[in-house]
Amino acid sequence: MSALAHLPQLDVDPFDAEVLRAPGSYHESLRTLGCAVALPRYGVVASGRIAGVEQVFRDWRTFTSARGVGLADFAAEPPWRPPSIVLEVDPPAHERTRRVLARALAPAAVARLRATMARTAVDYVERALAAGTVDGARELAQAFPLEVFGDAVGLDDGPRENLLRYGAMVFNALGPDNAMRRRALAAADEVVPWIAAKCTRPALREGGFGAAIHAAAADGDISADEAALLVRSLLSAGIDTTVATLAFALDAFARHPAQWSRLRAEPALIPAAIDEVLRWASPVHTFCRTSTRDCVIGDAPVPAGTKVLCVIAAANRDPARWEDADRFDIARPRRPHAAFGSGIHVCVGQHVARQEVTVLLEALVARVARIEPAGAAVLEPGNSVNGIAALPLALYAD
Ligand code: OVV
Repeated sequence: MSALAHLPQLDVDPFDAEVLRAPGSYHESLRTLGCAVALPRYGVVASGRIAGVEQVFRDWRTFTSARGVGLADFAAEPPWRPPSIVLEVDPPAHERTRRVLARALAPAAVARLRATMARTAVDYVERALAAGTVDGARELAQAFPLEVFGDAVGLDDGPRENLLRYGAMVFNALGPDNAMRRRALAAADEVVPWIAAKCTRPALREGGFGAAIHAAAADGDISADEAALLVRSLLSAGIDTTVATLAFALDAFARHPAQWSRLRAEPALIPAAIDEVLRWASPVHTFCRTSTRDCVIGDAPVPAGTKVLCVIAAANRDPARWEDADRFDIARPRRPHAAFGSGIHVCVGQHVARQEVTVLLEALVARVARIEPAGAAVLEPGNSVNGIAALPLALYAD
């Protein structure tokens, strides 16, 4: 008998591309069956309730990150790359590295880039308007972060598409050995050395986030190797997530024109709109922890050594916290969502991400009366992050 036989069982593959494209019934089953549900396909537990996800993220002693935050248990199989020294680690080691990133990415440091990012955003919107129709996925959601985040880190002016390929590797590696994971990792031999080269001090411009991290090494807070690995964390986590969020924001407003009119009438709603996009679309849909001891999630007993899937996308539509949770509504009461996680590992780069989305929405609000679908959006399911591969849009100025 399985160690999880006492739990409600759900026989779905949450990493199946079709389930990821249309996750509604999977998510509803998770939330309805209990705070912790066994997924017999993988011998793991999943939580799809906001209370369960928050409990797991907030209790790092019981739910470790050091055995990996994907489906693979680092205690049982070696990770595909040297583990992240900030994400895949618990206190006290986590605190030292987190502090360096938190300083480099502090709100004040991010705010200094705001004017530059905003000017770039206006350029992108003017170009899109001049063209009339755009692929919002490639020309806006991908191109804008590659430029402004790449510049913010301090990368050189060479091609940056490898950042997208690396992000796809990192996030798809968090799932099972399926087609998405294999396809993404097939690029490793080409992309990993490229990324490693960009993380070194001489490759990074003065004044960027990368240089700030290496300055912590010069001060003796961390080693030079650790600094390079923390820059790797920026390049791992900072692109695909923001790219997906921008694409989902454009898609959401294209499909909800009344919400776009509302935002234009009331631009003060932009921060709330960003949180609603994050809640409703949950670009990062699943992250894992591993139980370090026998415990309970809600009232469901979970044995030691169990992989726990925190199904953020299900939790973010939990009717226990949000009324009519499937509805995209930028003016709904603001309540905490789990799109950036919570607890000690809560997204350290979220001020950068929020600023990128803010300046692009501000530029659009200022000039674009209507955003309309100009063809079918192509969703790109992933093992941890969902994205949009193509998003044909027609933009109309006032
Ligand atoms: C996928 C991901 C998220 C957050 C941080 C990192 C990776 C990292 O490499 O540190």
